[in-house]
Amino acid sequence: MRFGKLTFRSVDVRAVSVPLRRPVVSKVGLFEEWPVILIDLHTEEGVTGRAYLEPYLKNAARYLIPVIHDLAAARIGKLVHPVDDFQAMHRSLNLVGYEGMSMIAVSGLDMAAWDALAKAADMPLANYLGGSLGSVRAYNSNALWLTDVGKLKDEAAALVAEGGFKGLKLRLGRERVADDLLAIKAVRAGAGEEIKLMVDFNQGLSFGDALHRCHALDGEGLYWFEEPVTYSNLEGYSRLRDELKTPLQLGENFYGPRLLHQALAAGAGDYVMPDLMRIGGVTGWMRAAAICGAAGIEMSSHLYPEFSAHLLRVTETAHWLEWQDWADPILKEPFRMRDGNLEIPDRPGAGIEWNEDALKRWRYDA
Ligand code: SMN
Ligand code: MG
Repeated sequence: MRFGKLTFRSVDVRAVSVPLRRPVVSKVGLFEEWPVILIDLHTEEGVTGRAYLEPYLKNAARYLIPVIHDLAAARIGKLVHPVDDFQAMHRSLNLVGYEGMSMIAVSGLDMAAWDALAKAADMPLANYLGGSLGSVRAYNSNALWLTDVGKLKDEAAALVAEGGFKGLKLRLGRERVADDLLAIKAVRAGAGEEIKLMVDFNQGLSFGDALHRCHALDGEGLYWFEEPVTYSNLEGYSRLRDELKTPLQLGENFYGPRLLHQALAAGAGDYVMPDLMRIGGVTGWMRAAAICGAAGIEMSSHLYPEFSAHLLRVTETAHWLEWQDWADPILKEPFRMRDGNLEIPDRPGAGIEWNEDALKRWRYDA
């Protein structure tokens, strides 16, 4: 399908809640199902851009969906130009604030708009952005929650086998440091000593506890320490970074490229891993990638493996893709992993279409 321009006609926004094969047990909550908000951006030319958002909380749909509709209403009848649209949507939020649900809604519309444009050009998104298709190095983040340490060895082995992974993410921050150490041991026993082991505290520690805990684990050869303390404590991150040998990772909670810039200026992390729904979609990611490239900071993704894979192909300091297959049940053709890499399929746009039968099963009214 080739069109020189697209005109915004309407959006459909639907909420589904997908059962998780392995429930999320983390410091940010216990989730047995995973809410996903689907956006279909329809154009007058007949091209539909698609994106999804994962707002963690089922009830978030109640306030997220109306924001998406409000922002979309201002675009109806206009040409789809995601960079201009991003600015216009962002500006329209300056009285209510740029962060939180506001930015999440902007991000979803932005991703759907880029998907539509790439489809109109009949190109995969990575190609449309000027990059090549290919594989993207990924770690498996599907499990290793704060669950029974006795089960972690087998789970780690199973996670490696899901796609020849060379990296896994383990969640830490158990009551006793000895149990975190046992968890690390168990994962290495199951996945092999060569495994790159990223660990995530999910903001669960106070600054003092983080000092103790991270020092105690600093000699374990871990690949990164992720979010030991609350994401907004940039000074705390910068102090921890000075103290520790293990690289410090944060960024899934940056709302927009400006906050990423502020975090880097504060020396808050060695690595960053923006989340597409918070960084501002494709437009926000490209801006964040330029900042990271100039600063020489390696950039990984958080959730959204499909869009993220395309974007990591055009990211100067691309690091690791976080692989999570939680949206797979609602996708017509889920992406595949091979030898620890995600292979981007040669399909127009981001390459996601809905499995409408599955949507019927898990749809809910917000
Ligand atoms: C995470 C993601 C989704 C749910 C819980 C925790 C985590 C990550 O922070 O980085 O994957
Ligand atoms: Mg995390």
